[in-house]
Amino acid sequence: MFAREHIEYEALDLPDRVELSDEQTLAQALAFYDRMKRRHTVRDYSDRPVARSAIEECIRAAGTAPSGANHQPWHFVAISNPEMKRRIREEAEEEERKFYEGGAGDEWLKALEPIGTNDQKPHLEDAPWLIVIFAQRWGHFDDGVRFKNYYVPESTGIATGFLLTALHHAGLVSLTHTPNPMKFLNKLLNRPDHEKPIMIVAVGHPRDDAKVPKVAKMKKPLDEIMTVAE
Ligand code: IYR
Repeated sequence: MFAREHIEYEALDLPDRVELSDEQTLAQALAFYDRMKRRHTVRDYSDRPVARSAIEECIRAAGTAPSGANHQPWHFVAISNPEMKRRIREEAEEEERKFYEGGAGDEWLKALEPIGTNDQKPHLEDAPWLIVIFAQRWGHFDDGVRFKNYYVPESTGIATGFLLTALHHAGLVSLTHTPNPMKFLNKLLNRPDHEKPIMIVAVGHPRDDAKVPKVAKMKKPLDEIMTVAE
């Protein structure tokens, strides 16, 4: 997409301008908060499938995220293939075993107690889709010459946030999973070495008996997360 001779500044009139009254703005902000507070990280997936087209549109939405120099330093691999999901689960559980057997350290394991996680990751097979997000340390011009990407963790973090929001908006549930190290994903998914896997997102519909940890509902109040300089 990036041709080397084509990178110069050109201004466009702001497209898609939104004109809301102050009351409408507040109402929209409230409505969005009301929607977002109903997003839950879910580990228990039903066998109800999710159409590939829905996953594609959510990833397309993630791809609209802002990024350093608009380089869009991300790649999403969407996996529904049962054998591939099985292999990812197998390798992730191997890393997690080491983590939960002490690799994490006592303080980290204590912090995870209320979340109720362990080294068993059945959701990596039960969820109809896994989306693996890769961060690209550099990109390539159309002629193959490579260029450096900037603010890669920030950019991919924002895009992942967009993805989680898009999935929720589409009525799907998700789970962010970060086995450590994750380099095995490059090999399994055939991604180049300069790409760093940053997260596996399991996606699907919740099982009838799906549970969430009670502590996950405890969100810090606004006065704790916000300071105003007015
Ligand atoms: N990756 C491990 C451990 C884990 C770490 C954090 I921080 C969490 O919020 C949840 C889990 C796992 O997925 O079990």
